[in-house]
Amino acid sequence: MITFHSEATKLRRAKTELNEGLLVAPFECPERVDLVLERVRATGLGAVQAPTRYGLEPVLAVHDAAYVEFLASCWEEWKAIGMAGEAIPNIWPSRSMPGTRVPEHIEGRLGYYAQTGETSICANTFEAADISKDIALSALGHTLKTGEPSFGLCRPPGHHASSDQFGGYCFFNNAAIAADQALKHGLSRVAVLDIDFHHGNGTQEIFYSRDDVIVVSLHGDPLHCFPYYLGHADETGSGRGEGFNINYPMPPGTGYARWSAALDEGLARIGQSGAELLVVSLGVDTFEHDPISSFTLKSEDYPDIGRRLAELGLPTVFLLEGGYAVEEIGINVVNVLSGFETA
Ligand code: OKP
Ligand code: ZN
Repeated sequence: MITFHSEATKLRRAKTELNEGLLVAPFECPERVDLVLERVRATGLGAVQAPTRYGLEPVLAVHDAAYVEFLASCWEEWKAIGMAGEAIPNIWPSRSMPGTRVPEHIEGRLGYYAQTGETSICANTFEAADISKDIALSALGHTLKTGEPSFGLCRPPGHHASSDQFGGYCFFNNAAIAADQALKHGLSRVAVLDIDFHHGNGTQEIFYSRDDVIVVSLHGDPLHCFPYYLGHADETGSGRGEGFNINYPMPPGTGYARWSAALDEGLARIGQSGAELLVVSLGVDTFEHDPISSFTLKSEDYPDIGRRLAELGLPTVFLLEGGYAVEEIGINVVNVLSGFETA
């Protein structure tokens, strides 16, 4: 399987993440990319290729233009007024104070465009997000052209990014951008399967009222797990999108037996949907030793995931999302990909 990769994803090197009341070194770090790439090479998975540049048009097809402008200028604006550290939001529009206008001060704009407070914006955040989506689109382009599967070694991840908000380490929604472009290339229905531990709230929001993208997500129950406010089983889509959003929330401690039963159900729904392409939001933070998640999948389970996905028989694009047990991230990611290939 071909891998799309760029060293430029590592241009984002945030120093801080707000975690447990402290500013710590971010879990979503550049080393993740090195470890996955190392394993791709060590296992001989296939060629590694640099992405093509696609510009911002595919981004603007799913994200709000003012949001994209905010991401492009946030760090410069933040520095220009002499802020001491990285850009971390500390106030948001909320139930008692819904935002009706976009503030002008960068502190107010930062909160307006933020879902969460753990994700700092620093130098080259925009540039890394931009190349990450190019990696996703290059993987899509390869699969559309050849019918062969492809792997986009995306970083930063994308599935929490909604049409006009960043959060959960995500800025541009790589999977949503790829799925949307696949439709613009003539497909009539695409499936996004999100197997990251965390609910893909951004992907859900972007496609919630659409029937041309079916979104299936397996994740930690939002009653107990990040992102907390979206991802319940009764969120099934709206309007013509009714029935095209399918959530499988599962409790902390869920292991492979229960998880893979949900996967089979989700795959059956995708099979029945008439989708012509599968985009996989591939997070491996379902791993038993992941530092910020609470499922108990083992490294040996990941090839079986790949095998089950291959049984769908669809052209498939894998895009990296989360996975933070950095020692094992490469093994677990490539286990899924090689399981898919040997099926
Ligand atoms: C991004 B992706 C750690 C809390 C972390 C943010 C999680 C973002 C996950 N104490 N909260 O879905 O892997
Ligand atoms: Zn995750």
